[in-house]
Amino acid sequence: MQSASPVTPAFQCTPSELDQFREDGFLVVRGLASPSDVEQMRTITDIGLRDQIQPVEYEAELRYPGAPASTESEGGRTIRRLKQANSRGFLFTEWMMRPEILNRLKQLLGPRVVCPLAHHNCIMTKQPKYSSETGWHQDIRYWSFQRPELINAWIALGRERPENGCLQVIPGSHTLILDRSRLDQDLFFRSDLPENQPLIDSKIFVSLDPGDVLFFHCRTLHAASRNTTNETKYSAVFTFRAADNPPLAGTRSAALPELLLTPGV
Ligand SMILES: O=C(O)CCC(=O)C(=O)O
Repeated sequence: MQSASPVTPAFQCTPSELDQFREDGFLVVRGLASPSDVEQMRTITDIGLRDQIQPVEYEAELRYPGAPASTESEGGRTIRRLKQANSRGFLFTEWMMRPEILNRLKQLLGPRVVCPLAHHNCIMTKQPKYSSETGWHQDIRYWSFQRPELINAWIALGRERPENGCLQVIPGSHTLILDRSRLDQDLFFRSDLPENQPLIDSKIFVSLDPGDVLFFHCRTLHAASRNTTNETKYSAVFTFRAADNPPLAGTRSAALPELLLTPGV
């Protein structure tokens, strides 16, 4: 008996997917990384974790709820993310240049697409022990671009469910102007504020299977809990911008080179 071949993803978003992204600030496209892509990305990840290839970020550095108190305490060397994913294997660049990815990015951002390497550009490694809770936030909070209009692609390298800390998003939050008083000192959207509760209650858990991709706007409020399962959750994450939306000179966003995905356009 012939085995079912994987479904080839369409080469672009449908009009209704584009409407959905504009309205909700996020969109899930299933199977945008093939099983072979996922396997290779996971191999790159395994090697990075096994050999502790720098640069990495430890859970203890951020001190989010659940994280070890310091890198010297028990679990202190738990890696939260392998940074600079793009330098860890050519596959990531190759993947984002594929028509099914680049066409979608062009539809969402315009004809000239750039991948800044200063933000995301990482593999999240949410480990069963010592993983932390990430509070509600917009990624743009510490980024500096001419316009707050970047788009992230979150590639699931395994199953992502509420119990292993899948992302939660608030539909439509990318269009909100949030008063500063609704955020804490680190610019997290305060979950202790009654005024913020209705919005938080409208959250959606984004369940993903390996190869699924979540596109989300850099202003979409999102959060994630700890991983309460026995298996590490791996996700590769990149951000993209339109060529006419450069980083502001002298900021952290301008500190690293970028990939021009549509040279000559
Ligand atoms: O997986 C998580 O804990 C959330 C990660 C996240 O939201 C981020 O890095 O911006």
